[in-house]
Amino acid sequence: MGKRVLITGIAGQDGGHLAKLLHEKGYKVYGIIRGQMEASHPRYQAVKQEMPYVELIMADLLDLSSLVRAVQLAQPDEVYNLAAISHVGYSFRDPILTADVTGKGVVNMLEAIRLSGGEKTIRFYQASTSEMFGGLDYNRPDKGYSEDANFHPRSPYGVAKLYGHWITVNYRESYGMFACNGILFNHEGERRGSEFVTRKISKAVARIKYGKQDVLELGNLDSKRDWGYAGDYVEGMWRMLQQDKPDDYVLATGETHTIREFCELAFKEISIEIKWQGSDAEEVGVDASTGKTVIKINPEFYRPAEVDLLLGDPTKAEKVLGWKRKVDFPGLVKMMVDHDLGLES
Ligand code: NAP
Ligand code: F7E
Repeated sequence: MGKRVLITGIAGQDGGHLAKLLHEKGYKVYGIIRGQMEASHPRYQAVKQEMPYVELIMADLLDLSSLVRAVQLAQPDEVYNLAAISHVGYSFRDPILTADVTGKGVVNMLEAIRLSGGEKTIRFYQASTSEMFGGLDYNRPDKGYSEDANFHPRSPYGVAKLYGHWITVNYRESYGMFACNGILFNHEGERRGSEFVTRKISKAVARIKYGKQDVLELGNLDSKRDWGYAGDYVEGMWRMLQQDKPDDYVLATGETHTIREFCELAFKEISIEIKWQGSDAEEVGVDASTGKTVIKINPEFYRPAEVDLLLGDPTKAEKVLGWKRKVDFPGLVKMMVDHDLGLES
């Protein structure tokens, strides 16, 4: 008999990659999706169409009873808790809902496992994040953030994730649960939501190429991120749950790049060289050959507190899990732009 898995956040970026990976490994895949009345639910239909092998269960991280039902129905060997309010900018606008879903939702899922009698048999993965480190100068190890670096979250999202992280450690220590935190740095790709900066850029580049959009509006161009490919990262999640002992791991590339660099590479894919002019909110990116402005700043996209620099140190995951990212930064940018050129053409 193959293993059974329950994935929360199945309709999100990572949910899709992980479901495919585990299906290919022979798992029976159950996925949690929000809403009611399956037949008329557009997201339900979209997931069903793309991944007909996934058994979808309607449940909500805010509703413990629905999670208990989901665990009882799926009878999983492994649970991956990927569901969250995951947009950092949005979390400033709705901090209480973010605390409830992204923070308290984790303990709901852990309790659902315990109440279903699965605390000794079900392996649990929590989607922790590099946003917990915060990127401030005083707390920036030279080689990048590793598992034992200090936390200093800079957003309601980061604070909520810190609760999720520690409650996962606490259930491991209190009840002997096989519970792991994957502290993942940014990972992107063709499934990324268009509210995140990489996909916003790749989509805009494709739309500009085909004359559907004139200008791309962005916020802070100077923050730096350690960007990898989501398809590589779900392999690392799975490896964490296949070890003899539960533990926490950083997944990252060990490289960091600015939003500015992402823009330059993305526009290069459509043969536009970006020249930057002006400064701060007046800065623009112009097409070097035509002088036309293709990028401008909209302060609406600035955040009340920013994480200026994220760089991860994946040494532990590389040594213990034998995990390593495959797609590099130029490869990621090209993959995303090519995908959106295909969609917009
Ligand atoms: P995502 O695309 O935003 O997906 C999150 C999913 O959570 C969505 O499908 C959403 O459902 C679901 N969800 C939200 N509220 C829910 C609720 N109350 N009950 C049930 N489901 C709910 O995120 P992702 O990029 O795949 O990331 C997966 C996880 O890893 C998230 O927890 C994220 O915070 C974390 N993480 C991501 C990154 C990254 O770079 N991608 C890095 C570190 C950690 P709807 O579709 O209905 O909205
Ligand atoms: O922002 C800057 C923005 O929203 C990246 C989530 O998956 O990764 C993600 O969080 C940077 C920030 O991702 C725009 O200010 C500039 O500095 O793509 P993002 P994020 O905040 O790093 C972490 C690891 C997670 O855990 C999260 O769930 O880009 N930026 N201009 C912009 N960002 C957005 N979204 N939109 C802009 O127009």
